[in-house]
Amino acid sequence: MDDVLIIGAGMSGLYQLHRCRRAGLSASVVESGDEVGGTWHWNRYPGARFDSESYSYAYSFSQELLDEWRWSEHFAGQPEVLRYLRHVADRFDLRRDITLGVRVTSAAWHDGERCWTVASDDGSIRRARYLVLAIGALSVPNLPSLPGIERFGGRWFHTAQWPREPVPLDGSRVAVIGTGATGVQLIQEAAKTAARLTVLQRTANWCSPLRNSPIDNTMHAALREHSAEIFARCRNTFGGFLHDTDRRKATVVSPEERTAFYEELYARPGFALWMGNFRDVLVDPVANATLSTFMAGKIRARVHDPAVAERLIPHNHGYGTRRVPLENGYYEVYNQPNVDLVDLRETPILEATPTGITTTAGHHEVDVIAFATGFDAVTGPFDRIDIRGLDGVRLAEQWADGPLTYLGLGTAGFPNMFSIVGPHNAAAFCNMPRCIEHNVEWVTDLLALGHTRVCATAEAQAEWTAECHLFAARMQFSKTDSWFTGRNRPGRDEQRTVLLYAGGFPTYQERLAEVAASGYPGFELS
Ligand code: NA7
Repeated sequence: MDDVLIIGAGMSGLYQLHRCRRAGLSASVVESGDEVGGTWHWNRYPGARFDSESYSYAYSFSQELLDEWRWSEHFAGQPEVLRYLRHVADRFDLRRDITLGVRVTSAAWHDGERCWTVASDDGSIRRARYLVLAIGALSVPNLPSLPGIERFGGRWFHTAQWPREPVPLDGSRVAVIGTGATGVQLIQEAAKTAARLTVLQRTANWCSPLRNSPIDNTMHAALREHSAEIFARCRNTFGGFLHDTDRRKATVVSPEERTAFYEELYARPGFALWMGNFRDVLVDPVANATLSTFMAGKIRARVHDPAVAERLIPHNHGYGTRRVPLENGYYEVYNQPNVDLVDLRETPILEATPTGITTTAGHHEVDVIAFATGFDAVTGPFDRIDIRGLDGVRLAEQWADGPLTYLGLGTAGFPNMFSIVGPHNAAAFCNMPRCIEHNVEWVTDLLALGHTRVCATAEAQAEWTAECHLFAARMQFSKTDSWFTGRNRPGRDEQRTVLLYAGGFPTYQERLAEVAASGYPGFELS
């Protein structure tokens, strides 16, 4: 029996395995994909790329890895990211403890023996003292039911299940359903060569310019030299990104100063406008409205047809209150003669036909349908495994009214089980690898103490969950429907849920450091 069984061989699982080995714990990984890489293995759709600066997203734990890897662009594309993660798996000899192509279906805790039994879809049973869920936050695709799809004669895919062999889009008639971060990336790419691109938009999103560029030799040398500073900066920013909140308030500075700052941020790459803005724009609706008005002006200036521009301007939420897609010429796509924008709120989809998609306004002939329709986010990956804790209680039942966690890492009634990217921990709202490294290290330090049973108390869980609700209530995103609040798919639309820890990465690190330094209060250790 291994000390630790890790589910998932993405960014979290790979590092968790490495860290366990370094701590002297025996560990193995079970991964459903036929390759390591998690998110970057599955999301192969054209245009998939980083929204974080490549050098802020990379692992920071190994100087040798930092020294030998070279990113080609400030925001690397999916093939390069996947190459990187494969390289990590090889470089640290991780593959010998990873089983690929096997999906875990259930996990049950045995209190007498103090171990987990984990069953998989190949019939295998594994046992381990500790269970680490490295299953990601965005790993269960949300595929809406589209009547008639079985009769559709073309090809159709969810973006997170895009085939390995390239799907030729050039000269094809392509429909993209969904305009989140994924849809925006795909639409830009498809528009380049598709004979006709039909974008089916239900909700417009506020998009910021990505401003990607290649990394030349001089830049590469500078980035290498400053890598420690880059990671130190990320540890000290709200979202673990390079971009830090400005101390000023949008509602206090003069309108001229405000607009000048918005222009400055708009000209910067990445999440500058979202994560580096005035400190009140994501919490105060009045401040937020100034930014939304600024961004609406940018959209109107870039889209030639005023009616199309109005459809692309979000009217039901403010800038940054949902995940901001990053774009590179996205709005100009709608000036192209081969691109149509269909507003599904005006003209909903009725059905798929053998040759395309019918909306209430008419029929669109298409060869390929791409569902960029997002994920059953954050709790979906937990729900799809039948996880049973003390007395056979199911995790899905315990979380039926929203997740309950302690520190976003443990759950009362589920001893020796930890999640790396789960509800109520900073990682789901973070430059993922920064929070992942932190969480993996924290969890491994706890496991390495050698306790046979580690379980969050119900009291500590109630307090932490309440704190997460308080943090979320301060943020405008909690008043908006999106995957941040679990309101992005049918069946979850009865109420908004607090899925994210919104206290910021620095506060999260402080809290966890305090807990570790004081002997892990809130956990029963034996
Ligand atoms: P998102 O951000 O959840 O976006 C999904 C999009 O799909 C969004 O525009 C949805 O519209 C749309 N959608 C979902 N279901 C439907 C149906 N039934 N009909 C029409 N349109 C639909 O997922 P992404 O993959 O883009 O991004 C997820 C994360 O991946 C992103 O935040 C990054 O962290 C990387 P809606 O807004 O719900 O009206």
